[in-house]
Amino acid sequence: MIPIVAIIVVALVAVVLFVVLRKPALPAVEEDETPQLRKPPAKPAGAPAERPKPRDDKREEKKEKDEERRPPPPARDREPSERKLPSPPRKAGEPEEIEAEPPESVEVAMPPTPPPARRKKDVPGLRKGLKKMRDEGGLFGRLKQLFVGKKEIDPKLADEIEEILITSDVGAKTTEMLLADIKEGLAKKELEDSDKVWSTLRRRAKELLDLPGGGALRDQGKPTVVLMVGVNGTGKTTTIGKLATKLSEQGKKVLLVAGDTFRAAAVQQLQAWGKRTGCEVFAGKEGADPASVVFDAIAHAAESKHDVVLCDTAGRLHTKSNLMEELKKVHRTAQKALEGAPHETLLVVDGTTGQNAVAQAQEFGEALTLSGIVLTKLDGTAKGGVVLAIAAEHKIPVRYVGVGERPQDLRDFDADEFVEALLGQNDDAARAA
Ligand SMILES: Nc1nc2c(ncn2[C@@H]2O[C@H](COP(=O)(O)OP(=O)(O)OP(=O)(O)O)[C@@H](O)[C@H]2O)c(=O)[nH]1
Ligand SMILES: [Mg+2]
Repeated sequence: MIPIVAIIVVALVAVVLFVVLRKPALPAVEEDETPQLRKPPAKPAGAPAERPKPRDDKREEKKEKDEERRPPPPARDREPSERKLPSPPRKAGEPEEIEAEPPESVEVAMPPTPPPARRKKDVPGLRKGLKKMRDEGGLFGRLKQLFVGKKEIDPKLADEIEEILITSDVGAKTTEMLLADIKEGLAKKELEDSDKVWSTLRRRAKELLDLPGGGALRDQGKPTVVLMVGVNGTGKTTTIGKLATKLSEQGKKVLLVAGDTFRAAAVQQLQAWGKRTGCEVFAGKEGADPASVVFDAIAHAAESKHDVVLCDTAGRLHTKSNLMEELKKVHRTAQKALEGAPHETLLVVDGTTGQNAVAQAQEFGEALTLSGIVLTKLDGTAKGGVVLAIAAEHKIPVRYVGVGERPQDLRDFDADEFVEALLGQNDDAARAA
């Protein structure tokens, strides 16, 4: 009996031992670990889902990180205006700019700024303003009579042209410049017909008038400050009014500054233009220092984001102080108010005053740096040769011409258009040009 019980006990112990010893090798443990090895590492809560990247993407990612660590290109390379231009040749050692460029799609969204639209010429319109010069007794009318009905060229032709030019305020020096080619051509018998003489005269006139920096005002920062100077009665205040009309029509915010503080009427005249054009007028107290008025006006314009500041000045002072000294002070003060100001100093001269206007260009040009001339009242003169004289002798570009008192009677100066209007044969030819 006892051996049977012992055998059973031993057998049970053997079974228990077998079960206990086999437990660590159970596949359940392996099954539990193996899938975990294939799973991605646990993400923090809320992290965005990420697609596993192919090997090339990972290389790209590393490249991007390297680029992020790279120092930014120098400031000048980051100027938006320069970014639109074709890249200059890269110097040795400079970072490759293409990596700092915005993606292609951004470039497409920022097309380069188109060049400013060219003004349409209006020769017949200007011709109306220059009517007195084109009439029989005017500069053009008299020149034309030299050629009408004459097939052969008169040997005295050059002398006759010379006389007309000199008596039309062109001046001796400028007349000489205009006629040198004609005299030479006639002497060499190269100008065998009147058409050739006429076209030589027009070509030379265009060459003398076509100076760099001529024509309408250009945007030179915000605000662009313009100082209008000239002797009394030439048309400074009226020109400011006309210019304000023109600039407002172009959508510019214009401030008119009453820098002529010596006459109450001068301020009122500017205020009337302010009303007419819808432009704000900045005026100091009567008798205030014009320089301080201009200083405050520029500060106000900068603050209130005006595009253009047109400063009127006196043409004659009631006090004993010197006009030129006063204007120099206004000029210096404008510079103190805003770097680069005044961006333009325009001398306004009356076209009917002939050689006096040339003398004014000389005098003002010695005192101030003039950036251009406005020639007014060309509608009221049969001569008008002073346009040529100022451009040729003083090399000051003409910016505008005044051909009447109405707001629209200020024309941007264009040498081609002007010569065509003054010396062109007829309106049909002008329209076809
Ligand atoms: N016909 C004509 N008259 C003009 C032209 N420009 C100005 N005037 C007139 O010339 C006169 C004098 O013009 P203003 O603008 O007052 O001259 P100003 O230079 O400001 O004169 P001061 O303030 O006294 O220095 C006015 O009667 C204007 O209407 C023009 O182009 N043609
Ligand atoms: Mg005035």
